[in-house]
Amino acid sequence: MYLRRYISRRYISLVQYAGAAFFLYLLYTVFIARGPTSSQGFPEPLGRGTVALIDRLGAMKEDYGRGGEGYGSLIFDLRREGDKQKRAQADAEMKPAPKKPAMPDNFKRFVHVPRKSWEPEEEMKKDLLKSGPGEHGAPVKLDENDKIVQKQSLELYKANGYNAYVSDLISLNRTMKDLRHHECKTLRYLEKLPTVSVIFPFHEEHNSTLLRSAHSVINQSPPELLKEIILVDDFSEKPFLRKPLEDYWKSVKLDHIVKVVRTKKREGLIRARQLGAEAATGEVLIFLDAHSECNYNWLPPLLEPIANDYRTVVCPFVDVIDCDTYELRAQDEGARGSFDWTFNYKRLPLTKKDRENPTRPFNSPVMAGGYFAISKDWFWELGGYDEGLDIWGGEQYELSFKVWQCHGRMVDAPCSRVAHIYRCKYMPFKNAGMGDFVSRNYKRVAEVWMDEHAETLYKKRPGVRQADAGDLTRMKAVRQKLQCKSFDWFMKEIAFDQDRYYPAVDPPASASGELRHAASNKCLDTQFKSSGQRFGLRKCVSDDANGGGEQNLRLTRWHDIRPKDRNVCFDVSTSVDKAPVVLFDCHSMKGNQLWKLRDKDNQLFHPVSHMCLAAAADGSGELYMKTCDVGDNTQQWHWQVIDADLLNKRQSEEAKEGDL
Ligand SMILES: [Mn+2]
Repeated sequence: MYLRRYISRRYISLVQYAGAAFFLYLLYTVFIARGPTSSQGFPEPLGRGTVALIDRLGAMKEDYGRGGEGYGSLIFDLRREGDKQKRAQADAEMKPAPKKPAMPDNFKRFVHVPRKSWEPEEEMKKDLLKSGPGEHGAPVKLDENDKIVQKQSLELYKANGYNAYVSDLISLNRTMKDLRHHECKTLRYLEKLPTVSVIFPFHEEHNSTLLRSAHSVINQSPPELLKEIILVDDFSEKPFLRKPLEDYWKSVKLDHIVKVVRTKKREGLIRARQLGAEAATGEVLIFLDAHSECNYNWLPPLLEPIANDYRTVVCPFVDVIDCDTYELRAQDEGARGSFDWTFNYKRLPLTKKDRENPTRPFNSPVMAGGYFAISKDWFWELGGYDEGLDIWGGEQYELSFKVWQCHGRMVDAPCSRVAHIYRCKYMPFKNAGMGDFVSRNYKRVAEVWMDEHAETLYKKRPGVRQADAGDLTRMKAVRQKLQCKSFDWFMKEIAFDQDRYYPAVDPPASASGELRHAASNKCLDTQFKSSGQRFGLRKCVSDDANGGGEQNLRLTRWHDIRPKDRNVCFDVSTSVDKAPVVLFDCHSMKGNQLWKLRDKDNQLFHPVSHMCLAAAADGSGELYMKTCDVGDNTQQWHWQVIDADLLNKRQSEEAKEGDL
């Protein structure tokens, strides 16, 4: 009985499937097969042409009304199926790419174009006159004594990971604080630039924050460059994000610019972006998070390097919108992106040349994540994202490696600035119960792009070696077709200094083992604490074999101090007396984490604060900083092991380091 029912239902859906497939075929012949030929003499980008298909299917679904959720998911699967077929066809036709592929026809119009200033001077003048909460990027502070406000804001905080209550108080068109280097304003860019589709994937985003993200793009972009904004809803349930979202854009008469695309099940960030890319019609795709605000004149510096070479990927500088107050502030002066061998995203210092040209785009080995511009042609030549990547994790490596290895380039553009809310305090979204998808993603990236270097990653992250990567045929074919370079080339030419900061094999320590406090005869113990926490002293493990703790420390090649096998470093961020010492993620770039062992005086000197490491005479409490005094035994320390030659060599070379 059950079996028969099952079969008959399956049979019905097969009939539906066949009917829909035939209909799709008709659509294909009418809308795509004789569609515009955009890139003559150029291999047809993978997966393109599905755009019209989605539009038609979307319209079709609307015709069927709201009742057909099941039907909707069938349609969605078919779209994927069509995608796959198209890809299989493209893969079969793969021929080796020419060594230097021709420029796409639409990019030829940017050759020998004169330059002009794109500064929006009038708008900036008008903006100066505006006032209100959060205007000009000012912080909004809530009344701490108002219990009702505090309660409501806490609820919204927990639901979003940022203070959405504050977001609701700020204008959707708020003015920005210009955070650019002052010379950016004097720069001139090509007077013709490619058109843009801005893609915002989102899942349960807070409404005013989402709307402000899109409004800021509209406000800060020259209308002739902005083709559209695509909001990709990754299966949100908040009521506002359903039909009211589309109604809103109609009501403000911006629905010709802002489009909403929806997934039929939770797809995760990566496939949501891909879906947005498939729907895009602009010449350049720009991906942003849906909690962003663009700053003045952000587009020309982002687009010009692409107009000059369509295989260049450009990342804006990402500033910070405070998660508490929505204050706008700069993150830093820029750095190159990279990774360590457990695949944490890391940063490398700018080269000397980059520092001398603070407005000029500079090469970056790895993008930070969700913020970049790429020509649509190049994105699809690269096969888009690897769709085998689940939810999030590894996609920034995948795209970065293949851009570089397949003869492209990636730069950060200091004059293009977009601010981002880093979620804090509360992490609202749980993992989707998909097991260790991050390891699977990493393995896919490693197997396709990293050659023998994959082994280094597997050694440091055994879980990745054990993961089942699945079918890699499509991405391997892309690498083959574009005749991409080796990962070894990438490491030597692009991430050339990575090994110095994040080496595959840790270099020996200058000093190691227990660090004994002279005054109390106790040992420094980091007690497996995490980033941001303070720590103190305990009885030395070597004096009490039964005692526990984390007392095996290392003074490393980067002149920082970390517990053995962990990447948290002693960090001091103020120079007041009794300044706290905390553990903080190691950055290997000195600054707050630079220590000098004055081995004659047994002091640990911190050059940035110009103070010495100390603890209470009886060893109680937490570590702190103190004005250096060679006679004071509360700031004297004895390492269990010191490699004196190595220490002296490194400390005498220290000043010269970092000047690449
Ligand atoms: Mn984000």
